[in-house]
Amino acid sequence: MIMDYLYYLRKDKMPHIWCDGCGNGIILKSILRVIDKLGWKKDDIALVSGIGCSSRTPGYVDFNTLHTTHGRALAFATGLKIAKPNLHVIVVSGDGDSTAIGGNHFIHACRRNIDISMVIFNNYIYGMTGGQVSPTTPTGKKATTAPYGNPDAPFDISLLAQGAGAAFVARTTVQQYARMDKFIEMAFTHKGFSVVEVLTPCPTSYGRKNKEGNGVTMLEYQKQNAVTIERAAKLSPEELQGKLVTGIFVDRDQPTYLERYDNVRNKAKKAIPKVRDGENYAIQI
Ligand SMILES: Cc1ncc(C[n+]2csc(CCOP(=O)(O)OP(=O)(O)O)c2C)c(N)n1
Ligand code: SF4
Repeated sequence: MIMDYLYYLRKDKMPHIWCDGCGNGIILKSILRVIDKLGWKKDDIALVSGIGCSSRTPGYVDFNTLHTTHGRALAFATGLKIAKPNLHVIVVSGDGDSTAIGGNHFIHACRRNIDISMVIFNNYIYGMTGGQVSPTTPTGKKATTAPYGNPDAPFDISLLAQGAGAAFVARTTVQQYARMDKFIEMAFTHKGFSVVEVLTPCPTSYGRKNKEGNGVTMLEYQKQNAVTIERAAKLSPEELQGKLVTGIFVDRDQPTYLERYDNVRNKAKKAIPKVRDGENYAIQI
């Protein structure tokens, strides 16, 4: 049966703001396909974002949604998950939102292993504000704030998440949509903090500046240059230049923040001395 995307969309919020050839809509459709396949009820889902083109996503869907401040989606999402542990909390974020202003929140969410899934739309640039460098802009690429080429080395988001302790980390391109669905489904059903980094074209703010063509040309580039982790391991550093390494970087089972927090609460409850009639004198926890 063909799924009904419109069932999940807020039709009154259309038309969306995304440019022709932008990959953001491809990711949104993947998220919806996975939710549909999992059979999750709309009311059981919370989609949280910061600010950016990618962060407009929650505005378009009929779930519980939070469009928060730039870089702070994970802080809001963490509070939400603690208050409502039964919600499926999903964060969507741009590379700037998640690794520049929100970089600290990102590292610590990985470290805490809170049970939230995050989909990072990595277009290597600040799309919404017109193309400033982001922490993932490759060295030498042009941006409005680097007209002669970016001098910085980029973050590798997936390796950063892996090193910081996330339970599940995978990377794909929008061009590999079946893999994208698979990784997003694995992330959404994984216990703990899960991250899917999706490489996505921004023809307007990145492609134009770097003469990479329109959305179709940028997708073609992804098709030609995506390599799996396994294949990448056999390539020399020279052969890896410009390649987009995709695959599952981490898939591990480890205690989540809420599990560890419950342990501490139980210990604290036992440790508090009892006063009159078995009542705790301390504040209820
Ligand atoms: C505190 C704060 N600083 C800066 C901004 C301006 N701002 C809005 S979106 C954005 C960057 C968006 O880039 P990214 O997160 O990569 O998302 P994209 O638009 O590329 O999807 C910035 C700097 C803001 N809204 N709030
Ligand atoms: S500026 Fe880039 S990221 Fe933003 S909607 Fe346009 S193509 Fe997409």
